[in-house]
Amino acid sequence: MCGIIGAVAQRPVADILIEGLRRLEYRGYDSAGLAVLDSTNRLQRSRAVGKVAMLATKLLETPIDGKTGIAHTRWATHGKPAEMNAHPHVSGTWLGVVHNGIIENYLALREKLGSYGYGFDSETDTEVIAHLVALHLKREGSLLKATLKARQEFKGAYALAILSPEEPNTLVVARQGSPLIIGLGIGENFVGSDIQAMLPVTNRFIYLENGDVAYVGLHKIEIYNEEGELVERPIRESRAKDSASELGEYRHFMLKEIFEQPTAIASTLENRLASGHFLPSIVGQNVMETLAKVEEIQIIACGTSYHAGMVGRYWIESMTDIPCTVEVASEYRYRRQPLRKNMLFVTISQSGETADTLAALEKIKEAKGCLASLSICNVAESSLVRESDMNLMTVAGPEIGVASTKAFTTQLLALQLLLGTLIQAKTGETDASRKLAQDLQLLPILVEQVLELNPVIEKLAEQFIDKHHSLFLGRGAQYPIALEGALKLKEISYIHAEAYPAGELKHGPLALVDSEMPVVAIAPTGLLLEKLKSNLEVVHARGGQLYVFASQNAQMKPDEQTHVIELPAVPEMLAPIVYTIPLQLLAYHVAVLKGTDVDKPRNLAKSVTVE
Ligand code: HGA
Repeated sequence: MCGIIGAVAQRPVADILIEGLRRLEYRGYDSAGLAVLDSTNRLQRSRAVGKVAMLATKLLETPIDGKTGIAHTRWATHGKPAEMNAHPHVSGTWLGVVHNGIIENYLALREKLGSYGYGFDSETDTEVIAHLVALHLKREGSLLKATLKARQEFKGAYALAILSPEEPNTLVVARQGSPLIIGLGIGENFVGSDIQAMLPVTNRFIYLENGDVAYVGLHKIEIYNEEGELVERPIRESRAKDSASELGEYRHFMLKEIFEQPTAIASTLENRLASGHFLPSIVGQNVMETLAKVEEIQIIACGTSYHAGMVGRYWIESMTDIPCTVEVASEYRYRRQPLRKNMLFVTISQSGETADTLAALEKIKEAKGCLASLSICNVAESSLVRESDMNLMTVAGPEIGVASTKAFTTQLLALQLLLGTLIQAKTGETDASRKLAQDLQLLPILVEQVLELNPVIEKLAEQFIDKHHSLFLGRGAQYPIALEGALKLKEISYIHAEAYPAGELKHGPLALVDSEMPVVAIAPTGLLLEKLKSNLEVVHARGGQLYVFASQNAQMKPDEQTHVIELPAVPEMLAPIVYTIPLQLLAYHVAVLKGTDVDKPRNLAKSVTVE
């Protein structure tokens, strides 16, 4: 997803920048680069294809350093991973820029700048920013003013950090859609895509807002909002710990990762939406042309990812006329299927190394049985990503707990991004796609609110520890969420948990219901709420103990058999993501109370690379 780090200091900054890049590497690692103003105030740049370590090695061989610098780790969207496309991009000796995001109107800008005599050395959208700001710098005489002018011409999503020999000891940064944070030092300041990158040098931060442009000097910071007015943004002191692979204040990685979901979701949303529409190019080249031809979708996955795929099917078929089927990879790979026309083959895997999923992809490619393949994956350099025609990356960060949590909710989000892009490719923007794009922006906050239920759920978990069996119920898109809730409980607490679509109860599982069998139900508002309530009445009448996660608007009445845990009202399309959170917490607390090895449950492994 690209990571940015920058520094203005009174000491050499190359090492600070390289360490920052290492910490940002989860965001992208097809190439990396750095630019500094050296002791003679000349712009020096070094770039390398591959991981940050390649850049670090190159700098050891040919050192450059200075007291003002910017650096970048790239995940290509425009132009192949190659040194010429690696950031920083420059406009002659005038300035250097690093960019996270997509400039949608870059072709028009390229043409315009070409007519002014600017040449292009890369295939990226980013290079137009360098030339456009340089053009304005020549006219305006100040980097800040030039950036304020130039940004009126960009369309799309961006976080930018710019430096120029014209203005030593200065960075100018801008944010629209992609994150950018200023780190405050004493007589030095920093900028970065996340705070982890800057934690070695500071713990005081200013979070820029969309539309902000900021001047960052040694002793001065000025922030201008979308309207160009000088504004104050609060300074926040962070108590965050230094590394993704450290537990910090958490007892288990699973709990840490559950609580990381607002951030993981916000990061996965980054650069994917702009003013109510879905940005397609993040998926790959020519994506709109391909998606416009799709007549069917086949989703293939395993375990938790399979549940995400099942929700995806409900969503896709509810908003498009495209038939969608979902199947577990271990079955699909050995089954004969008639080849279908114009089929999009979607694979979902956290690690991108899941053997069955890879084999299913290989099989369909060999048979030339699909229009295109698309992976939803959390690891950018994985086999699945390399083998697929298009990729929609989740930005959950490393997931260490074996029971998947943040990878699942970001997979669901990725499926919504795919759906929105598909609608745009098929019919152009619609009211429904615009609403979807707007609602998605609410997601990090909603998840944050639901996490506040943690103490309530911890208490509730006590009622499960002496149980041997449990039943999870949902309807519609909440049925796969019930499956996922049951999977979480069984994999880490070892309590047998089954999930059913609630309407299916009467066809068998009702026979199991008694006071010893907790029945967990998911009850957001929506078309099927009244149907679900009737299903729960049937359980109640047979002495079942009900644990209902319900919308505050669902009017569920608690009684001695019915425990109601209220969640905030959420748009229907977001409910599966939001209702996943309490089920994760329930499984976690039951497992902790039972004393199991939460992060490494027996018999299981994180990345299933064997058949
Ligand atoms: N469009 C730029 C930056 C890519 C990015 O932000 N990826 O997440 C490029 O392709 O270099």
